[in-house]
Amino acid sequence: MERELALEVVRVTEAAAIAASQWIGRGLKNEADDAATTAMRKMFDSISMSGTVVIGEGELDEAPMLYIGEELGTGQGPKVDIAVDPLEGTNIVAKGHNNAIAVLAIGDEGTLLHAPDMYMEKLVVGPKAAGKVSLDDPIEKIIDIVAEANKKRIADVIVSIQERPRHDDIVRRVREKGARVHFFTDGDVGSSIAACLPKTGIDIFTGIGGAPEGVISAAAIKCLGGDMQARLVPMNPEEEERCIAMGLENPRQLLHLNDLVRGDDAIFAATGVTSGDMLNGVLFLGDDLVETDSIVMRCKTKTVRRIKAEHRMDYKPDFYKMNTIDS
Ligand code: VTB
Repeated sequence: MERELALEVVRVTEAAAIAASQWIGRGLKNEADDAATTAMRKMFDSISMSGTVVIGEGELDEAPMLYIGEELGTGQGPKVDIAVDPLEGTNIVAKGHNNAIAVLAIGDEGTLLHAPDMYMEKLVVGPKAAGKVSLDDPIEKIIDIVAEANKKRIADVIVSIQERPRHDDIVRRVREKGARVHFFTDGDVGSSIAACLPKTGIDIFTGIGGAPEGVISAAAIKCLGGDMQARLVPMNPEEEERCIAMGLENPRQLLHLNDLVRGDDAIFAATGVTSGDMLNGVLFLGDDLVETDSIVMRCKTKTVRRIKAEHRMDYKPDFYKMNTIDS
């Protein structure tokens, strides 16, 4: 994959973030998602690549744009798998909360797990604890190992968990062990990556979230030298079948980072919509000026770029702007 792609794709997440940001706090999650999806889809057209969506907005009959199997790019250039979440955290944007991002991952053809839209159990730790823990270990043991690796007292270990009743038991165990819980409401891509970034204070990410989101985060976690293990959680025979159809003999097999994103030719890009652990949100500065905060990483070289951009909205095409509500 050409390295130029890494910089090209930031335009795509920037466009999606700017489009979505105009829906922050309006209580309309579908409109926010549509705006991000349209902007992301349009920006992809200008990129020299021959991409296929492997994780997208749904199957062909469910999504008009960025559906699984859709071909993107000019058709010239590298053949790549594309995983997108134009607006990771639609509820967050509707409510004006923190942690929403526009995000994508790109890998050489055949390298990203084609995870169906179902639940996945996940464990993420940062570079110092990479290779030392397993999703099959009890959480108490994981906390001990990570505390030692990160040179922290157990009392200072922070475990990030999505606030859902399905996590009540693990939350209780983390607290009984003496460690701390950091709850987030939505958006486990950003929250899981935070466990691999210095200075977020988060040592461990765990819990059950979306499988497509898991694959997208895995690309970033790989670039950052962190570790991730996962297990699909099929809830009915139909979901079991989908796992098997995707090539997993045992739908509940333990998936390592390399099963989620094979090899090291992957790129991850995200732009903040609302502020979170990893990125600031889109800022409207007045005078038609908008600032975005993005991160882009390449697995091959482990380069992590942070890109702040100032955009003049009067120079942007219509798909960046919200036309339906009068300003
Ligand atoms: C998960 C998580 C996402 O939605 O899919 C979650 O991976 C859905 O969880 O990041 P519930 O079914 O409990 O609502 C997100 O938080 C946002 O899309």
